[in-house]
Amino acid sequence: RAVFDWADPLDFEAQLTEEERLVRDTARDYAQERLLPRVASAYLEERFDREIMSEMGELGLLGPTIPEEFGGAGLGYVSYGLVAREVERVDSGYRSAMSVQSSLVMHPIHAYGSEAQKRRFLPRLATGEWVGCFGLTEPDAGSDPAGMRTRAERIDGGYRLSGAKMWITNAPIADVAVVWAKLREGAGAAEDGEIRGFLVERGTKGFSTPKIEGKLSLRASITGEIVLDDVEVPEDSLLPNVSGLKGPFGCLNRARYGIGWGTMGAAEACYAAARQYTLDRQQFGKPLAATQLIQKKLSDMATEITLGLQLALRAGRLFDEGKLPVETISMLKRNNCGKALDIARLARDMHGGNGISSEYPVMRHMLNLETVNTYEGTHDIHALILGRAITGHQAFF
Ligand code: TGC
Ligand code: FAD
Repeated sequence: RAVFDWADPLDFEAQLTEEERLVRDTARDYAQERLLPRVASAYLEERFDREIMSEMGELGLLGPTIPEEFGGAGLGYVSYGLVAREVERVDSGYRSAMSVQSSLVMHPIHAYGSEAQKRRFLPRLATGEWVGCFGLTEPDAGSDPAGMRTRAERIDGGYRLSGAKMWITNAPIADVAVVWAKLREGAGAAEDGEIRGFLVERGTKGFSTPKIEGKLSLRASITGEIVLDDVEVPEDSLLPNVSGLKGPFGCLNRARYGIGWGTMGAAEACYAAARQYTLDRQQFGKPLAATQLIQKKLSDMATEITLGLQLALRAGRLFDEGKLPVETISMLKRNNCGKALDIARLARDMHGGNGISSEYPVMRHMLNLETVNTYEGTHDIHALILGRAITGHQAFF
């Protein structure tokens, strides 16, 4: 009879192409050899090592789906997902840095930018020479980005941006920010209040990105504000080819998809750690793994990870075929974040007192996943997106 593999019960591996396995192995080797040794101290010191972006760029892990002519790797979405899974197996914060650069900065420049914008920014972002960030959320507009207050007023030769963005990954080290703002064209103008994207470069007068200190989650990722104090940008900083919320949402689709994969990497790390710990740890004269309660927990973890990976893979195949509904991305993001968080909490518990130590990865993953469950659309917001698609009734307000 077929042999059961505790780490791959449905032979996920056999469903990948040769190219996808190669990409996965490159990402796994890098993550295990270069990221894993750094992460415990980075987390304790609330530190993001800037050179990680250059290292990832060197290996082609930034903007992997962007065509090669702009410095990307020209890969499919399954490959992108596999990279996210390997990086987040180490830490959600490192995957965050990678997915913001790839999906939230390189994608909008590629999808909505002018030829000149693509030539200027994409190759530098692909190598990690430049870091980008994505400013949508504001202090008073999180789940409801349509309520943003940031304004872009047309001035002679360009725009004047004013407002503030909050909770922005990579902002303090970013060389360029993709900023979403509402046009102020004057009363009665057709475009007044329309949401548009702008590329704001570091060094522009009035642009600052203070770091947010004291996070108890995602501490190996750097987060900040974007303050726009009457920032004047030229006409060609506008992303010309999109307007309205579908601009930022088109980016979020890709990042949410990547999170669906990444969270399974974090869950797999927790599952593997809990399995090994409970095999090694003896109480009442036998391994913890020989008890019924522990086996039930490991069975639940294995089942949810197996299902979550199949969901991610099927979504990736549909994405590559151009047939992935955005609501299915919400299902993937919501399910896999929620399940990964449950698994990390169980794994933390199964490690007993050791589970709270930074010598074990489980509490770090658990704390990270609290953020991942919230950003890119909270768990409940994705339920409402799905609920609207299922019933035809929107229940946001
Ligand atoms: P709604 O009326 O539904 O839509 C407005 C316009 O947008 C279009 N649209 C989409 N287009 C592409 N993809 C999607 N997923 C889209 N969803 C909607 C829609 O067709 C419409 O277009 P048009 O042409 O008709 O105007 O908008 P709403 O205001 O009712 O939206 C409600 C809701 C809840 C769905 C939405 O606001 C939402 O998703 N809220 C969550 C906000 C969010 O996810 N923020 C993320 C910030 S970025 C971040 O967290 C990065 S973390 C990065 C990291 O470190 O990894
Ligand atoms: P709120 O919208 O105030 O939600 C609070 C609670 O109310 C949640 O539980 C939510 O589900 C619930 N809720 C909201 N509306 C409803 C409703 N209609 N019905 C029922 N319940 C509802 N943003 C960016 O733009 N760029 C970034 O790079 C970025 N990085 C981030 C990094 C970190 C570490 C964090 C923590 C956040 C980041 N974000 C970023 C912001 C993130 O996307 C928002 O925090 C998220 O969208 C939620 O918005 P909020 O925090 O304002 O919560």
